[in-house]
Amino acid sequence: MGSRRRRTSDGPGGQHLGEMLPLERKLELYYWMRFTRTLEERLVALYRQTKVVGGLFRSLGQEADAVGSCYALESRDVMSPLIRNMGAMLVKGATPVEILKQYMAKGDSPTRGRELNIHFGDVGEAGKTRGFLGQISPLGDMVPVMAGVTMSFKMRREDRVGLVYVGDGATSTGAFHEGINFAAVQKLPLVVIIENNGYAYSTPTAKQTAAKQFVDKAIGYGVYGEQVDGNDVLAVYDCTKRAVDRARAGEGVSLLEFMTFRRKGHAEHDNQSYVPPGEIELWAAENDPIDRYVRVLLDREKVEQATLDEIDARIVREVDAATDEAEAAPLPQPLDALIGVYADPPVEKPLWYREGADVSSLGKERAEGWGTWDASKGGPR
Ligand SMILES: Cc1ncc(C[n+]2csc(CCOP(=O)(O)OP(=O)(O)O)c2C)c(N)n1
Ligand SMILES: [Mg+2]
Repeated sequence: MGSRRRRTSDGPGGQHLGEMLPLERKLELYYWMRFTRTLEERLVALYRQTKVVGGLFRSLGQEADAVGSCYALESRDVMSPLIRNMGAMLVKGATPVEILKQYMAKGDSPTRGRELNIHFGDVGEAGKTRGFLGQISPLGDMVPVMAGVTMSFKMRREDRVGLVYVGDGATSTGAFHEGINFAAVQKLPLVVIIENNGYAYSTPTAKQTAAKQFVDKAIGYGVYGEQVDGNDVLAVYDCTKRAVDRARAGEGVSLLEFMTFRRKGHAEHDNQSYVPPGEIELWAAENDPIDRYVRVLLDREKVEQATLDEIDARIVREVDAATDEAEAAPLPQPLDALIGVYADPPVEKPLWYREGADVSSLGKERAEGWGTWDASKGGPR
């Protein structure tokens, strides 16, 4: 039977796993949130200089969600991000150079300019890969994919956990339902995070579901559920770590709802005219996850302001260096688009109905000197 809790200040047994982190790790959480924001601000500058190809998606005001939750994973675990989870990818080992090159569609970016923004991954054997999936755009589809990934962990008896992020909008898809239901029935080691940021494009949450809150869906799926203040990074870590530990202990799926707010439009082009006046400003003034965490570090943890200033300066240096490297990188060669698409040399003869078209088009598709098959000679391979 599924259960659901609203987060209180303490976890079960009175231990708040976030507050129990040593100071060094608490500062690391600050580093990753600030890094996310600084790198995104750099991307905005590059976007306005027309150096970014395609859209730019911000996670302004949601940095605690991505960072605090991914920080609860081990390196061998696998995470499936969405466009607003750049912070989670950084925590999992994605580098700022990779991200900048990817956004600028550079020839030596992870997808060699064939995909944009943070649509790239590094997944495979534990210890040899960083463990984040290359995301795809269809909403909710990564839930069944991660059900499959975590099923493979279970069948191979690997001590690995999966974590998948979806937005409030993605919960309305069939894929979300099928994926989480299957994972629940199979008791897979999967954590499903719903980032409730109030909107899906211009659709407010009230038009997305008739349920009072998304975490209520945990009961229907028979899984553990928790709702948490998504702008409190220590609470996010606490709640996710508990779900990750449950998954690792064989207790199955958890559904977590992070309460937050999308302070930018769907992407940079969106002016958010559909948001009631004053709402964005209120969240910025009173509920910014980084400002809130700075107060915790200074007031409760007695961190010196100079320590935070040093971290901020280090981040700027790192983002500057990454920007220089990414800007200097070349754009892809047009024919690079074919690399990894066709076997080279072709392993099979073309299908009989493709043969004529195939041979005549090869000269155009493959430039002289590209690949090992000489199109100019033609004939059977
Ligand atoms: C199945 C599907 N329907 C529609 C879209 C177009 N689309 C892309 S992002 C988006 C809104 C996503 O909202 P949400 O899931 O709340 O995530 P958020 O952007 O708020 O992080 C939509 C409708 C899509 N990618 N896939
Ligand atoms: Mg949303």
